[in-house]
Amino acid sequence: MEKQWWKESVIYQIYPRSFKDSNGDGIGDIPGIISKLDYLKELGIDVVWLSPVYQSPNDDNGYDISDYRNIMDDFGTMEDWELLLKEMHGRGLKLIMDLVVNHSSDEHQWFMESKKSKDNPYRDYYIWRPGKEGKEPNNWQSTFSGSAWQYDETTEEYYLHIFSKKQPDLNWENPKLRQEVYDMMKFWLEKGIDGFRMDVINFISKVDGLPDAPNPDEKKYVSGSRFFMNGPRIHDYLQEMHKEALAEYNVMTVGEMPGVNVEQAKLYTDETRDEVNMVFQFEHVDLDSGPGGKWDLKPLKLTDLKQNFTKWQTGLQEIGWNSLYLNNHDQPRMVSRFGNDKQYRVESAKMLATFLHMLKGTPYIYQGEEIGMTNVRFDSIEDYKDIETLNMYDEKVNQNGEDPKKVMESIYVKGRDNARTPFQWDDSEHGGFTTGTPWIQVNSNYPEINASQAVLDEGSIFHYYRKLIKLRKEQPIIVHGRYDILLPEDENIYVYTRTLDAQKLLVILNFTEDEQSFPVPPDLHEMKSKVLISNYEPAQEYSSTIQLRPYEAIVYLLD
Ligand code: TEU
Ligand code: CA
Repeated sequence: MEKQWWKESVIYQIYPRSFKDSNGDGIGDIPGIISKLDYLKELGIDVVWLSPVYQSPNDDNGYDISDYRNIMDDFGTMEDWELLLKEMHGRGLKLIMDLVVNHSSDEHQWFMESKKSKDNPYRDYYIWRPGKEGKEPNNWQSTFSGSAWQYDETTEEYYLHIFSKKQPDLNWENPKLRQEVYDMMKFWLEKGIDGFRMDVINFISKVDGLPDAPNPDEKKYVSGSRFFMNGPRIHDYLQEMHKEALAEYNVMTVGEMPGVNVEQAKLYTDETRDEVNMVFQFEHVDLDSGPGGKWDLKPLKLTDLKQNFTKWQTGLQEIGWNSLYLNNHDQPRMVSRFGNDKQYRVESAKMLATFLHMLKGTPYIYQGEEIGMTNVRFDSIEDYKDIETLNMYDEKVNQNGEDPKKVMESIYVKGRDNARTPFQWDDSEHGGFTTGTPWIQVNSNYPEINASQAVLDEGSIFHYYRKLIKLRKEQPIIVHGRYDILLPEDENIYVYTRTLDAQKLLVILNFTEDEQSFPVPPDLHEMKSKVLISNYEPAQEYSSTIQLRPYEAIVYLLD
């Protein structure tokens, strides 16, 4: 079989708006990214996933695309983008682009035509329905609050938008629309890109008739997700997309799929089915969500996390492949969420990195993770920019009269802007991100937490990531070894092995700020051992009982 480079790779996600500003307008841009490629090369990653850089009115920071074949003015020009690709390939880095085709912007040419009249040739590029008894066609709620339907006066019908009203859903039932998407994909593939990350791609097939969702509590709007997540024709569409657009190219694909379970993921990533190479699943980032609606909080139990990862690791052991992530541009910062961003920031960030990079699958690093960037607490809702955060605040506080303090608390823990504050390059004003005024404030901890400090400090999180990434290149067991969990019931430590032929990796992780101990099973203790990596120096000797310091992580290679 052809070598699957995406299994051996480490992928780095860039959120361009917040990465590096080159011209002082306060917005990160493509020349800014080019100026930091040597930094990425030093880190050692193989692939960059670039969040959307296409023309967009930025209702949802580029996830609302008005022209799929041009670059957003804020970010630069097509020439800048071509240079980015060339500079990346010149350094041996691959580039995967975001593909956002569940919806477009309402300012896309297709939508402008579509809304003109019921018989416009573009009408069926989107999902239009007449109202029902003077109300919306069904009771579905938008992910970003309110109804998922918007009334349009010109033709007196509603269009569907699962996200904001400036993100109308594309109608995948229409073969002409599908062909347009495949042509657009080939436009980028012909330029030489190395793959796509596909935004909410398991939402594209909706159940016929778009029925009302069950609504026992008689709420105004409820989630309609059961009628569009992993919908009836999703596998047909993905297979068709592969055949029509992807098959000729040596590229990788990762489908972002909220609500996907292991059995479905197996179908999506089974190599013989030609759909996608891996999916982003959401189960492990829902374990700390309470029952009370958006960003309701619940403490995370380590046993839940272990059980969940073990289910995915074993579920996709033989068929399919896992993506591995703990944060991205929609999720809080990993060290604030799963670690301890105060007293043990460095130790816990390294521990979590060890955890993820030693699992089976392709690891994703979100910009700033490699220097241990943390969540942010802005005093006022006015300082927040994310549409999901702002709409949620408006709905809960202004419409439902909830306590603003409580809502702010949930934003501090779960809000998407935690991940979107500018990258902290150095300790100069605005963290060296811009010479102007940043579009969103920089986290005030930039004097201590920044890349130039991290690069100089051999003991930094940054250098620990370099080592983890390098190990992946040296040890096939990290890519291919079988996963097995030890001590599944333990609430404090996470221990697992990876096995390839006669070799084993023993990964021991203390998820607490207390000391813990791990009694090594006799059959493992008998084996010859070598420390591969550890976040404390000097590393623990291999012994029959291993004493673990706060957030200690240690990986032994046994044979
Ligand atoms: O995210 C899809 C998604 O599921 C999000 O709604 C996410 O779960 C939520 O925001 C968490 O609070 C993708 C993109 O990654 C996101 O940035 C976009 O806003 C969204 O699709 C619409 O394109
Ligand atoms: Ca700029």
